[in-house]
Amino acid sequence: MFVDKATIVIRSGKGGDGAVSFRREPFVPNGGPDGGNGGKGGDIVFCADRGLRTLMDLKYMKKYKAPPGQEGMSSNKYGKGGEDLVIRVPVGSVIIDEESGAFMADLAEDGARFVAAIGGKGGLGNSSFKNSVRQAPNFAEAGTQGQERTIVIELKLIADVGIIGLPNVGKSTLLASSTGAKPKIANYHFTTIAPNLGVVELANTSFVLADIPGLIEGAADGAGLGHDFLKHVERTKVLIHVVDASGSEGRKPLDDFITVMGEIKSYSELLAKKPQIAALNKIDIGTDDLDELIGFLDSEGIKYYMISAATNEGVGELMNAAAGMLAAAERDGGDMPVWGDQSLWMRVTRIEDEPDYRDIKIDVSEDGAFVLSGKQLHKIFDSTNFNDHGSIGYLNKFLVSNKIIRKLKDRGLEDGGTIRIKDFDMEWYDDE
Ligand SMILES: Nc1nc2c(ncn2[C@@H]2O[C@H](COP(=O)(O)OP(=O)(O)OP(=O)(O)O)[C@@H](O)[C@H]2O)c(=O)[nH]1
Ligand SMILES: [Mg+2]
Repeated sequence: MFVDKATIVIRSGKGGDGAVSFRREPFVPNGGPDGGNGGKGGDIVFCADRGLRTLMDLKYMKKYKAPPGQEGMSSNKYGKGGEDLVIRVPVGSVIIDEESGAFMADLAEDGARFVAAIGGKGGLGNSSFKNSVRQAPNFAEAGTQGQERTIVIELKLIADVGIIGLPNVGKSTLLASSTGAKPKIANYHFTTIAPNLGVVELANTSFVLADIPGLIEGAADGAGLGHDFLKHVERTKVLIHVVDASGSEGRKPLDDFITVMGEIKSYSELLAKKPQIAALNKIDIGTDDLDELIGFLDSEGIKYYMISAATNEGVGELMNAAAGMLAAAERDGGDMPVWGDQSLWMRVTRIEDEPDYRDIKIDVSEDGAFVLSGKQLHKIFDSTNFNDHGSIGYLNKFLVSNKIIRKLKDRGLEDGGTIRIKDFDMEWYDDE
């Protein structure tokens, strides 16, 4: 299996901080709070795009960062949300979280989308904290951080164009001369026993080319390497049919061509109808009488190219023609889903819903600090604005109401002791 693979780092945008602001109106000495909420940070979204075929672009650019949400403003104005960053990948890309190895999404259809990192939430402005008791809250919530992840994208290459033909006609040689693939090439029949794939890079497009093992008469009935490799041909959209034009094995080129067509047809009518180009190979060692074959191809409306896979003569023209035919085949490719169709969106697996979400773990570090951790705690901690008394008060209340402070005291917390959350140290002073 030929797999294209790229590793990138993504980071969604931070949520904008809520604003602390008070109305200032003439003749009104103490205007009420009017700090607006911060905007949501941008998401990182993967989108499958059938215009792409390889992960080439992702190999050049490794880091992707979505913009943050805007901060809230006075007069209760909301901060604008950060725009989502859309990373386009070929159809068939599989998205994997590198750290856990978890499979996140399989973007199997054109237009399928997947949110791989959600933007941070915007913080509430101080006007949201006003209540009957607290008329003038002088704090606001900070926006939460974006998510950072290392993502592996894997793409199982599916051949767009298949090379067919009898054994030993030069199929593997053609693959090798037009792509970076290095298939085994030898002067005997059935050198290739499993399809090889390579990427053909042209001036403004690329496609995946497969070298299909040689066909012999009876293949469709299971003779020789039979059905297995016919299955691979089935997926391709265009066929390049290689014929030994030099007659080096003493067969007539037209007979070869008809034999292969017959095999394909008896396997599947659909397959036989695929657009096809003939490649008359080995012209460097002379050409047999080709009039019959050329007459037949003309009457069937099959384009042909005279090539030498060994010297590369005519190979560029052949591949350009294959690319053109492929583009035409895709244009007529039937109904494709509309880009942005919501039913194709995949959801992020929500990690927050795990049962231990509320648990708070207490550890004591080597330097004697009490280290607190827990998902809900970290979330609250992330949205704490440490420049603001009211916001710190929230965190404090959370710890007290969860009896954490009581537990810490039981374990020896005294005034001046250190409580650590993430990398942040706080000194504890009892104000009761
Ligand atoms: N002179 C000449 N020899 C060629 C050319 N293309 C292929 N050959 C030779 O033909 C032989 C068979 O080539 P392969 O590319 O292995 O043929 P294949 O169709 O992949 O054969 P199987 O995998 O056995 O079905 C090798 O010895 C090649 O060097 C060509 O354009 N000119
Ligand atoms: Mg071969």
